[in-house]
Amino acid sequence: MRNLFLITFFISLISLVSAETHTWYFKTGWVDANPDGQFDRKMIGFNDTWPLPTLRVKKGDRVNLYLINGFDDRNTSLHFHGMFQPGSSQMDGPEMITQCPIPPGETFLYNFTVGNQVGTYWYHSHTSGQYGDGMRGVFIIEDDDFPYEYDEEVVLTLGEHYHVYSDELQPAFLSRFNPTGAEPIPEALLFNETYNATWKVEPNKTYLLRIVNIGRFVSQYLWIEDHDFEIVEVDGIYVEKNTTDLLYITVAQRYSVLVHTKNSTDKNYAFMNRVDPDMLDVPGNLRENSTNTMEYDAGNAPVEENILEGDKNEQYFDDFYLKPLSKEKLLDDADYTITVDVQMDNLGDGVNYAFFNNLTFTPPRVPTLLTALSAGEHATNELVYGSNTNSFVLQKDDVVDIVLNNLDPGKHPFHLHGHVFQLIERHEAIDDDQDPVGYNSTDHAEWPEYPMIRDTVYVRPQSYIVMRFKADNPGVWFFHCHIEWHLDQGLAIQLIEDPMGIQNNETQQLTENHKQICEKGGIPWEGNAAGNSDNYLDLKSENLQHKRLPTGFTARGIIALVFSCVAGVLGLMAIAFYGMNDIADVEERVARDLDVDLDENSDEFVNEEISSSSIGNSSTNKH
Ligand SMILES: *[C@@H]1O[C@H](CO)[C@@H](O)[C@H](O)[C@H]1NC(C)=O
Ligand SMILES: *[C@@H]1O[C@H](CO)[C@@H](O)[C@H](O)[C@H]1NC(C)=O
Ligand SMILES: *[C@@H]1O[C@H](CO)[C@@H](O)[C@H](O)[C@H]1NC(C)=O
Ligand SMILES: *[C@@H]1O[C@H](CO)[C@@H](O)[C@H](O)[C@H]1NC(C)=O
Ligand SMILES: *[C@@H]1O[C@H](CO)[C@@H](O)[C@H](O)[C@H]1NC(C)=O
Ligand SMILES: *[C@@H]1O[C@H](CO)[C@@H](O)[C@H](O)[C@H]1NC(C)=O
Ligand SMILES: *[C@@H]1O[C@H](CO)[C@@H](O)[C@H](O)[C@H]1NC(C)=O
Ligand SMILES: *[C@@H]1O[C@H](CO)[C@@H](O)[C@H](O)[C@H]1NC(C)=O
Ligand SMILES: *[C@@H]1O[C@H](CO)[C@@H](O)[C@H](O)[C@H]1NC(C)=O
Ligand SMILES: *[C@@H]1O[C@H](CO)[C@@H](O)[C@H](O)[C@H]1NC(C)=O
Ligand SMILES: *[C@@H]1O[C@H](CO)[C@@H](O)[C@H](O)[C@H]1NC(C)=O
Ligand SMILES: *[C@@H]1O[C@H](CO)[C@@H](O)[C@H](O)[C@H]1NC(C)=O
Ligand SMILES: [Cu+2]
Repeated sequence: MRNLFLITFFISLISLVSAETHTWYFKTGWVDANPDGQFDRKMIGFNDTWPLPTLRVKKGDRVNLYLINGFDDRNTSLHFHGMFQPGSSQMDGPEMITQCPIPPGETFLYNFTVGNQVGTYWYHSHTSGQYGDGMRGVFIIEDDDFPYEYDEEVVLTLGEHYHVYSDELQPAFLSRFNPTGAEPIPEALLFNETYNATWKVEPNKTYLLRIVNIGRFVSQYLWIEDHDFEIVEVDGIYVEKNTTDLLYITVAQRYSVLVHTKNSTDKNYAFMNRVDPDMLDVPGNLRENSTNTMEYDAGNAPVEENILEGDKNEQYFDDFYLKPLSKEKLLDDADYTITVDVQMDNLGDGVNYAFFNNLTFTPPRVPTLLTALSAGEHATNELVYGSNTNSFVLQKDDVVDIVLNNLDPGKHPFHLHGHVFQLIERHEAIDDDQDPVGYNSTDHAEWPEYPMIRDTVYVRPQSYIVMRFKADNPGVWFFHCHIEWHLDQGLAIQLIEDPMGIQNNETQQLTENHKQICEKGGIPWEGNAAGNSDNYLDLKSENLQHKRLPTGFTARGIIALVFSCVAGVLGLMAIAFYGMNDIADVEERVARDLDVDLDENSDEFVNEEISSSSIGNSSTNKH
């Protein structure tokens, strides 16, 4: 007994000794770049360098990342995507959820211990628009006990690139002149933050490729001419090997694959990435396919674009069928089920928003975690987190199901912070000409014995997914669509998991540094969603979404109106996003044609005299 104790003691001592602290100081700022070879612009880098470095740690290590806000005109923040942050949800990153934004000139210390997890992750700003402008990088938790053999590890990022800055794109996107919520079309796909890249390989080797889609919008297909991928990890979860020649990767997802090289060097091969064209609403200048080189020998002939014929395009690997190597069983039936319907619609200001049930996420006045920490016994009352934040309080160790019915005709990749979850059901896509199909708890598919586990999954058009996890990680966790445009539109909910457990744990308390950041930005670090710390049940001055459209006037009506009007003014080509944006007086002209009051103080975009019956066909848009 005593020996056993000693052995355990020494083992924990060894693991303590071997745990490292990684200290990084990074200052944000704009860096000259030309990622797609077509256009000079600035990207957001660290310490005057872009792309950002790949950060490497091990399980149990401590991260001390000092993020210095080097901008003079904007806040910032940093999220480590996929980190469980056990006992440290105040280090998770999303502003107004778990922390105050970091004001210009200030420094925030991200100080946390890497939990019991390994694999491929990434980090990115969680302040609107910034990661699309470049503030993103790969984060790897190395594993001394990697379960598969390989010779060399290589990182590969996918993404897309805009020539126009987020500062311009975002207001034009969230505008009444973009009533269908058509996302801006990027100018290029990126492969490892560049284009036409060359990956030099040696013959007769096995490479471990760690692939991360660090983009803000489009899913991508990925394939190598005449080579296979053996999938071994998804989002930090090892899986039983499964072989495919075509991957489909949404933004924020990761795949680690083994690639076996050929036994001769007499040919080079095309390494292709391709946008999922279904995600693009309007025409643009994006080249669908991007060709890169898997180079065996620099002397070989250059590669040509590799095209997949016909059906092959549809035969990408469906991650639902992966099996975790851990053989973790389907969790017990849910103690608590959150059912949410996803929809896109216009509010009274004419802007197209995204909704969970009937709410578009409207940030609270006090970051939600700070409310949970300061609300005392009220912390278990969902009310204090605001009525426009879609807040759900979870009981410790409950098994929780999230049933997500996608009423929208687009695909969406959903991400849960602080957890991985089992994907227990995903319905096939439903065509536009049919009604959406929602989950029916008394009539559902048979669930897998060992469901696939990850932290980001897509839902198909007009159908649903069911996710299951155990609420064993006290903290405030954001759940949202990882398409940045859709997050900007409010496609988010927040889970307040075991609020008393957060309050009562000394590791979850705010640091002095944290409070200072709040004070500098003028945000209280106590109080309910309305900033009220005297009476947590009084939410009088909370932030609310815009008023709904008057009844009897449908959003599709507005869309049809604005579109027919804009088309009349500008010609059909004007429907393209930039076209509308570039015409200086379009606002006045649309307003005049519609006889709409554009008065600043008025929320009313629609003239109630125009009845919806006078409106022609509208176009439905995919999101
Ligand atoms: C980045 O810049 C900061 C502030 O200028 C400096 O303190 C730090 O050492 C630099 N970090 C690296 C990794 O160069
Ligand atoms: C505080 O959180 C840590 C990390 O989750 C956990 O190990 C510890 O048991 C918690 N302490 C209390 C008092 O709940
Ligand atoms: C990081 O957090 C740990 C645990 O709370 C604390 O002991 C340590 O002092 C912190 N590091 C710094 C540099 O503040
Ligand atoms: C791509 O790079 C190769 C050399 O690596 C070069 O020969 C070719 O012209 C480039 N293609 C484009 C479109 O830039
Ligand atoms: C991608 O870039 C990283 C960092 O520069 C490099 O180590 C890696 O080899 C590149 N990957 C490929 C597939 O070229
Ligand atoms: C690859 O391995 C095979 C079998 O061991 C060997 O015959 C061949 O020469 C190797 N190819 C190269 C290019 O080294
Ligand atoms: C090289 O690979 C080819 C195709 O996979 C195979 O047919 C051939 O036997 C291999 N040659 C050697 C020497 O291993
Ligand atoms: C892009 O690649 C896909 C798949 O190989 C192919 O079906 C499509 O025609 C290509 N598109 C263009 C514009 O070349
Ligand atoms: C591999 O994937 C296929 C579907 O593509 C699935 O039927 C099969 O069960 C999977 N096998 C393993 C071991 O993951
Ligand atoms: C959403 O619907 C609920 C129940 O129908 C209602 O109580 C609530 O006021 C609605 N919220 C908004 C913002 O419309
Ligand atoms: C759910 O399925 C049951 C059993 O098939 C059926 O009776 C019921 O009508 C369905 N409910 C809905 C809302 O479709
Ligand atoms: C930065 O955050 C503060 C609150 O801390 C907010 O008032 C301000 O509007 C933000 N600045 C920008 C440019 O968004
Ligand atoms: Cu989305």
